[in-house]
Amino acid sequence: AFKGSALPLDRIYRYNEVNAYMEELASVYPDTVTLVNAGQSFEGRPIKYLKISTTNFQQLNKPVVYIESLLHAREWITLSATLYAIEKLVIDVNEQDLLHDIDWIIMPIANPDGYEFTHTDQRLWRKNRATGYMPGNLCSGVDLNRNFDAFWSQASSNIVCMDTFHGRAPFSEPETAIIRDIVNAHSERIELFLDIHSFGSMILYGYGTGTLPPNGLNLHLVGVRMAQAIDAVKMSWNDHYIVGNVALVLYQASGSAMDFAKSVGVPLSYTFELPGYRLGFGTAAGFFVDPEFIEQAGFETWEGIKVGARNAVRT
Ligand code: ING
Ligand code: ZN
Repeated sequence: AFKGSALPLDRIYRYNEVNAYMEELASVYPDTVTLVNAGQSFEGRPIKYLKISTTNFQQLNKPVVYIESLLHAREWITLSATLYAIEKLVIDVNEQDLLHDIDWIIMPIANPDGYEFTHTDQRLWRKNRATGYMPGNLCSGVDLNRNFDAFWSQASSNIVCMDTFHGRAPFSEPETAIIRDIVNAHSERIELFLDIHSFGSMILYGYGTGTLPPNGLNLHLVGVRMAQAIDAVKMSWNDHYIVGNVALVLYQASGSAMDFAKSVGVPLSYTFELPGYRLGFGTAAGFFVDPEFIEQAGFETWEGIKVGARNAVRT
């Protein structure tokens, strides 16, 4: 079991293992780490997140950085990046400034039902596991990153069988409603919102419609700084990070967590697309994790997160 020393990042941990790890972290570091049960997924799994703070979230002028991963079930490498960040913050004495100056909310598994399904049934499942959308449940699951109340349904699918199905209404899914409630509860203080996905080596900002937010120039500037920090330590053969508006560099997409956070006033809201750690694009290969690069993914993404956090001061 975890005993206050590093969690080995040599494999991908399951939902129960991540919960046990977070529980142990909270008990070993009770002064800085609080484990919160935010509610239940569609299938009834508790969705948990860590509050990491040296002042118990009581110092109201401290910025909050929010990080989540595995909103999409198959994007396994994103979990490693988040667990690495948690370890660095809580355990590494070299990151004390970030621990003391900022309060952190970190949700490693935003879509636990889908995530477990990728381990037990279908490795490339993306959505949650909501049923009741079709007679006989011929198709099921909502794309949680199309289900938020931000341009909802404008650029997403109305068809249950599609991977980008947006659900019956904004926040129809318990998983997105949970994230909404956390963000709303801290919207005045969240300066940086990071939704970690894979793959493609990109740092994306809104809006998913292609319109730029009023602080678009600053979003781009901080995005480039984060990308440069990651590129400085990336695997030499990997692509460098592309930074830009999601609709311009990738595709139009409505109802994302990133756009929702932006719409409630978070100044810096990004989606990271971690690399596939494979040569070549365009296939599902990038979702399959080579254990050799798990630690590297954590290490290099943390360089970007640090730069983002240090730039997270509301102006
Ligand atoms: N990519 C994101 C997706 O949800 C994205 C891209 C980011 C869309 C931000 C909308 C907003 O499709 C992956 N890999 O999931
Ligand atoms: Zn994704």
